[in-house]
Amino acid sequence: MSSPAITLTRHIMAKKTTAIPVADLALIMERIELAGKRIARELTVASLGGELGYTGDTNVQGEKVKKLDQWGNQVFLDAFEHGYPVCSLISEEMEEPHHYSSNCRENSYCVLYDPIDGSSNTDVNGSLGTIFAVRKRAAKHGKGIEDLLGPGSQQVVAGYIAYGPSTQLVYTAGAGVDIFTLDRSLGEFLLWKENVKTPAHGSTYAVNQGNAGKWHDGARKFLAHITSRKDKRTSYSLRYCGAFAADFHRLLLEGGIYLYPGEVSEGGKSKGKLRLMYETAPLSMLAEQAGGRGSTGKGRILEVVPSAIHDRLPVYIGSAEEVAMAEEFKVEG
Ligand code: AHM
Ligand code: MG
Repeated sequence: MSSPAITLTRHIMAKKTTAIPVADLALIMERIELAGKRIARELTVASLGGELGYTGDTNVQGEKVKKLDQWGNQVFLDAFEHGYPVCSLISEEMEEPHHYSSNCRENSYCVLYDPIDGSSNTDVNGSLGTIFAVRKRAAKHGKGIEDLLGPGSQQVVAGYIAYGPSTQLVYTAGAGVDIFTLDRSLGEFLLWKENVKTPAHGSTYAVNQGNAGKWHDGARKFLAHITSRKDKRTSYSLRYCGAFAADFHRLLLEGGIYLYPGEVSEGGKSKGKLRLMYETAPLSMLAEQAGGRGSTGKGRILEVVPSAIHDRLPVYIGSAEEVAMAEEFKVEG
């Protein structure tokens, strides 16, 4: 088996049109890469080290915290302690942003992340992920984070690491989507595919269909349509593993749609589960860079302005044709 052995850093340094200077990009990605390698290594033996199960705490989202969630968050905190030019971190596992004032300069950045995406899979050796995004801080930012509460179109980097039979790092810095596979014997992420494009349509959908009773009518009709089996375009197969990054990975490569519709409450208002700033906005940037789309069901996710760092919203993401079809069904009313 041969490999061209292009490392992530070497590939970054050869890039010409990135959203931030390549030197900054290389420094930030080197830290994310390190965090990913530590998490990948830990996941392979977590069951033997007593690292599965719950801590007994509940996080800011009201969800029970898994030991690996907490540990994964600490891995990022450690990685960026010496992580100039990153001066702030926003995490699914932290109620408030974390600041490293010694890293604050004229040009500094915030990394937003979900350290262990798909936490319900940790104890069953299922697929897991790490999702991340990078936003540039305003030149004269203070302790507040108002400058970070802009739409996802302000992200300068977005990506995820998928921990499956192999560990793959997928990212974009506004110049296409590239995929790297971790060669464990070398300890390096090596280039697998560059400038990946999502097919305009696919043949699979990913959703927790058990929630259908709580959705808007339009979402149920959309699902009934794509599984009505009248022809090829209405004969989709279900593929759902319960980890957003892992489900998205299939769509990125093969096309199709992932949806997590909002739950309609009594007043008719629909509430999503997935978080905007470190789950749906990063994957929407990747989807768009690959020619696909990320939508709330009513419009482009990258245009949604968060009101707070842990905001949640409905998501429809993947191939451009399926996402457009979902919108036509008025999936969110
Ligand atoms: P998590 O970050 O706490 O793991 O929650 C997000 C996850 C996504 O990865 C996944 O797509 C979804 O929640 C699964 O939800 P459900 O268990 O309702 O299907
Ligand atoms: Mg999580």
